[in-house]
Amino acid sequence: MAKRAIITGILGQDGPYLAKYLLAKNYKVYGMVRRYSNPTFDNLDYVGITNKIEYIEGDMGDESSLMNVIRVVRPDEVYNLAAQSFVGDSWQMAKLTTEVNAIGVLYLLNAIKYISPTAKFYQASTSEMFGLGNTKGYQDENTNFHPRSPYGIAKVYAHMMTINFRESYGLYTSNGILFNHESPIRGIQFVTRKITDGVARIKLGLKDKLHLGNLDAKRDWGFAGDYVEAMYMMLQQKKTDDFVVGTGINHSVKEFVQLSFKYAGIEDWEKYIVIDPRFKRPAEVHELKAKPDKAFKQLGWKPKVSFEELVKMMVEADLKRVKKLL
Ligand code: NAP
Ligand code: G4F
Repeated sequence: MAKRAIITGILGQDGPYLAKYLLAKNYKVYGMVRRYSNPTFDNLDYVGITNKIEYIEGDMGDESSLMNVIRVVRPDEVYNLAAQSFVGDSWQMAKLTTEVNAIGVLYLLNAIKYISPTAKFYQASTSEMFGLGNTKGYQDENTNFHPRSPYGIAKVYAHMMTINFRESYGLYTSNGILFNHESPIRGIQFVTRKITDGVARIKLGLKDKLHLGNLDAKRDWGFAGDYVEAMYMMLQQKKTDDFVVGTGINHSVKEFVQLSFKYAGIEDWEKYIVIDPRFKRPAEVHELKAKPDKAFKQLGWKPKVSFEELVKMMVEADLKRVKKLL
């Protein structure tokens, strides 16, 4: 019989890539969606699997809806990708971010414990939990957490609760501590998509300036399509564990900007950039760089798409998308 997987956050960036990967492995994939007045399935359309998913309603803020999802699906694997995932908004929406990203995970773990205790659970942990914990110039599974945002703090709670359900109740739970990963279906607020969409609009004459915040911040950027493979691999291990997933190489926001303009064929990039304090954060995470040796060795995972290939892929996709608006 086909294995049954639930993906929360199916309509976001990672959900569609993971669902496509699991469908190719003959899983029956259930996508949890929250109530919408006007739902959009654009990201699933982009990867071409909108009609292959069984949708079920649930909200991370509502415990009984999560109980119902687990009761109806009786999953073999649960991938918890749902979150208020934009760090920049988490100061303004600290309570909501905590309810969805922290308490929602507790609700989901309880639902699994009481209804489907043999289900394996993947939690979308994040390099944002490290924050200032960067004493060696990189972060691995042993690096201390020093989160700098309400988002990061809520994710630390969920991370530790995921470990606690493993240690207290023997559930199969795994945290993937993923560094930034991007794609042509990345949310438009995140800096990479904001840049590639902005560059495409400048190139095609729909915009003349791109407003950004801190250009010196450094991130370890990879391709989302590669990273979902690591999520799956984590749940296939004999012994449940937590893994850092990244490329091991970082770049500044400025480098991302320069390369994007270059791939769009624009040389004098500086004249289009406005440094805008609205996009600076009350407390910044200056530099993230993974040391993903454990994932490379134990999971046999490796990223396939390079930084340059990723930027090119995103610029080309946005040029194509924006051209359709003309
Ligand atoms: P994303 O594009 O923002 O997707 C998050 C999804 O969560 C959206 O589909 C959203 O639904 C859903 N969601 C939000 N609040 C919800 C609620 N109350 N109930 C149910 N669903 C809710 O994020 P992503 O980039 O795919 O990331 C997936 C996960 O990995 C997130 O947990 C994120 O925090 C974590 N993560 C991401 C990265 C990265 O670089 N992308 C790195 C580390 C960790 P709507 O579509 O209805 O808004
Ligand atoms: O693209 P960002 O908004 O991503 P951030 O904050 O690193 O968070 C993402 O990655 C985390 C993993 O490390 C995930 F957990 C999280 O869910 C999310 O996916 O910002 C990246 C950097 C920051 O340092 C920010 O200050 O870019 C800087 N930046 C500079 N100008 C900007 C802008 N960020 C945004 N969003 N918009 C700007 O105009």
